[in-house]
Amino acid sequence: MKTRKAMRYLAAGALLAGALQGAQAATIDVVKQRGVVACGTTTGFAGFSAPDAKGEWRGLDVDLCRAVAAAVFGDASRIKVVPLNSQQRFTALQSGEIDVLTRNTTVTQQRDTALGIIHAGINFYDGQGFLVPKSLGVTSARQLDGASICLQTGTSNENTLADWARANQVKYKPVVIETFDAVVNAFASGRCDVFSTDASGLASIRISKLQKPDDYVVLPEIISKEPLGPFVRQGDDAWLNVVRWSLSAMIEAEEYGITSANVDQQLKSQNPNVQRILGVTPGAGKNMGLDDKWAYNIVKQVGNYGESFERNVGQGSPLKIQRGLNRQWQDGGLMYALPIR
Ligand SMILES: N[C@@H](CCC(=O)N[C@@H](CS)C(=O)NCC(=O)O)C(=O)O
Repeated sequence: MKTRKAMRYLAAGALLAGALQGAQAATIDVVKQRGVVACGTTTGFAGFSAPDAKGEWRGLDVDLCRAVAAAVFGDASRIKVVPLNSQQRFTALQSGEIDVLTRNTTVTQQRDTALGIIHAGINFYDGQGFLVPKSLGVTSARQLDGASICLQTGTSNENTLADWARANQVKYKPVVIETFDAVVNAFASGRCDVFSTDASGLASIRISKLQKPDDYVVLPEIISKEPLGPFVRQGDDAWLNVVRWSLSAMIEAEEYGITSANVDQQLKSQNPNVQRILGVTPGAGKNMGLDDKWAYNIVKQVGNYGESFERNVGQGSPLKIQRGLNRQWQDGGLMYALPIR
């Protein structure tokens, strides 16, 4: 009798788990019904996610959010930006406040396994570095012994710095502050000697937040791997696919020379890969519950990965970050799109 009761509980538990998983897996349906994709971004980090003079959110990460909207709705403008500081971002994803975290977030084993979330690709290969005022007279990170170092709460940068300092026998005083503006102000006003975060972040802070960028220098040492990418909730495979393949479509479009300017001509391309990407040969979109023009819409409205990179963080932007590791694989970089076929 007892066994039967236990079996019934087990079966009910399994059903509930299935139902919960079903509910989670339906983000694509929730998004379609709501009519906008809710993306978690920074509170304003130029080049990656920040409002422009007109209040429009721009950046490499915002473009990824817009790409997902273009794939789902055929309209890149159907996004809702939810600004989050480093500490708030994972809770916002776990709770369902956002559908996807598109916010300079480093993929680590711990984040991918212990938080109920999972990454959906890499849109920027980065590494942690140091920004110092030239007046500090330091040319290498090894000279930072005794320095006070500003960091933002809830970043991977805190632990990475601690590991590096231990390994290199550098003693430092961490100055850890919760909001971005407050930590930047602390650095600008000399409350700490050094700012440490992803090199892209340092480039952004130097150009967009400091009054005299030329008074500061980024030290040559890069002390970690910081692969940045979008995250979704675990157990939400259909949605994971939409985000992962939207990013991949941007990268693969660049590989095949498909740009926002030539995408309409490319519809006539005889290359079977181009035909599949652009939905001339149908199937790829339908398999994801999307229109077969999903990738066409991404490239037409947002551009390919290279266009987005140059416009937001590269040569067409004040940041002027080199492509470096973020070049295409044929050019010696790490950007290697999974094939759309
Ligand atoms: N990639 C690192 C750091 C990401 C991060 O949150 N960086 C800070 C400092 S540049 C930031 O973007 N702050 C912007 C904000 O909180 O609005 C991580 O994933 O932990």
